[in-house]
Amino acid sequence: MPHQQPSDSSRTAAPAEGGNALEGARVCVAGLGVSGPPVARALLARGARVVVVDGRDDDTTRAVAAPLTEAGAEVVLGSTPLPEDCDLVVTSPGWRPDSPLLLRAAEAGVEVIGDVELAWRLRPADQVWLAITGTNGKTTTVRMLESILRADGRDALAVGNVGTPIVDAVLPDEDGHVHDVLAVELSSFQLHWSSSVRPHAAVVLNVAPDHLDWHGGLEPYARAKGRVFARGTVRVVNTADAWSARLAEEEGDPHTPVVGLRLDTPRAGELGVVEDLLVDRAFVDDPHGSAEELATLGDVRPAAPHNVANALAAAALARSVGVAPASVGAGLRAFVPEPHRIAHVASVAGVDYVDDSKATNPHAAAASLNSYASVVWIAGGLLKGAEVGELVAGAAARLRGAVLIGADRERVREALAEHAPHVPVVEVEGPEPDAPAGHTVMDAVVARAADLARDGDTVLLAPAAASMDMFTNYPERGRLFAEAVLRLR
Ligand code: UMA
Repeated sequence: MPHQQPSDSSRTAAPAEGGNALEGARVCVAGLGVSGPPVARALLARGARVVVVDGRDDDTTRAVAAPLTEAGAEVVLGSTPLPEDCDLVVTSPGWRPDSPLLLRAAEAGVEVIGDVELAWRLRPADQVWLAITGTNGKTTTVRMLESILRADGRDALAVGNVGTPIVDAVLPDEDGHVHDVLAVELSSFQLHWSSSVRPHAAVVLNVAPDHLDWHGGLEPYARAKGRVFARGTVRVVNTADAWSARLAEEEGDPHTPVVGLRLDTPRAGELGVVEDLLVDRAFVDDPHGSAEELATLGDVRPAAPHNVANALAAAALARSVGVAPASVGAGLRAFVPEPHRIAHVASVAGVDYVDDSKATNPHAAAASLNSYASVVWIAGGLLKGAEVGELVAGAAARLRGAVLIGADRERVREALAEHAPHVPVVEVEGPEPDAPAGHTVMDAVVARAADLARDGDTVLLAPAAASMDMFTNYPERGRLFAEAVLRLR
């Protein structure tokens, strides 16, 4: 397969379709978290009449709303009615489709889109989007891709669910500059609210149960992810993941190439691994007769199997826009892994302590547990409707013990009793009653884990669950764990 480049004939400085229709339109912006304010600003700049609504009415939300009011937006805090006479709703990703405002919009026939769809309509027509979705590995892959593109001298930025609102990346900054290429992380929520987004190339890394309560089941969750394979989008698939290949086949454009990723020798049309090399047999002139070396396994940190798959995905997307083979290795070497992803915190008394607080669902926790031979597992929190039986059964032989926390810990305890009855289990509800000042619940958790661990074991925080029942977010959960480990030391 030859390089898949965006055609030069599409390069133009004009904005893409849809931007002009906003002039004078009355648009409701649902949510004033991370994505709402840039959406409101962009709409105001296009001459829309903007109403922002948020169910919260606290100091933080009022502070976020104040400059928008000054810029001409109407602001409704503390309740979320559908404003009268709306032409369009732009919702923040976390709003469930069955939230009253969105249900009312649907009843009234008002179009609902997300921030990503709005960004697509406002982008410069020659801006290239490379999109990444999947249950796990999205943020790492999008950051790897950004690093590879930059190593190749491209003007690239990682945006979307990774935390940088995408609307900000499609409009000119203060100096009138807009990035040429976006490495876009898309959540299932964002894809659910996108209807016309068409990335140049896209990958579904994997699909496993997560956010089932939001989507109402695995099938609609997976199908939302499949929307990333739009008309004209080069389809990059993880051959080890059944959903990835299926979505490319069933949701994608049959006229675009499918590029497979595998952890062993690639076939023609695929990227894969040969001995210690990452190899491309897709974006080369003669996929049947030749291959390009892209990087070594040593360039991928950590070189755990799931992370090599992430690196191959980033490489495929970069190669789809003609990035040079050597830039892949250079970009991976320059990439700095994010915190709280299988991060080694310390070794104490012959035991390794590892923070994978980012493992917020069973699939991510399984990848983590598979990386260690003998584990004291710290698990629990909000399971978001996911089952843990399969995870526990798969890990049973590696478990030295388990320390359970959080709202849904009973479900983890039941799974352990059924599938790993030999494993000692301790539950921690809160900090020790006589804990010294500054100690948190994680000091109690780490102390119990240390009691269970033996020389050579790994104490692994990979909760398989979201954190918000006990912590502000997963970074805080990981930070408190690391602090407790360092106090133990
Ligand atoms: N709100 C209401 N009513 C509702 C729901 C929310 O009023 O029914 C208000 C909240 O009070 C809050 C705002 O809406 O002020 C929050 O909106 P939001 O939850 O959609 O989140 P944002 O702050 O806009 O952040 C979103 C993504 N969050 C979610 O999808 C839940 C961020 O992903 C993303 O980085 C950001 O947009 C920029 O694109 C975070 C995330 O957890 C990291 N993503 C999930 C994941 O990765 O698993 C999908």
